Amino acid sequence: MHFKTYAFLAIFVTILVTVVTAAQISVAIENFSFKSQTVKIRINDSVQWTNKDRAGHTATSDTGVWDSGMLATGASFSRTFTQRGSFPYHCAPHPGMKGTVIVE
Ligand SMILES: [Cu+2]
Repeated sequence: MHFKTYAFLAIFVTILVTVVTAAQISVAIENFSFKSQTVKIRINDSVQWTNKDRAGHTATSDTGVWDSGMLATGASFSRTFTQRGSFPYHCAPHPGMKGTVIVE
């Protein structure tokens, strides 16, 4: 096969593998805490927070990387993590609620 064909195939397979293996991790907001409090994910995975409390909550990055805004009961917020690192977050109205997303 021609080199260009190989290059195209390599890119295609890389994209396919990324799409197929990217996972979505669910974090419940329940009883004024994030469950699980710490999640370990891979690059390109997403985390979806769902508020299961009657009170409103947020998932707000400690360092300003993201902010879900206020989530009412049953509301969800999803974010895809494209960089490695440890991302601590909290709930804006309840600063005692803390969590961490670790991207490996
Ligand atoms: Cu809260």
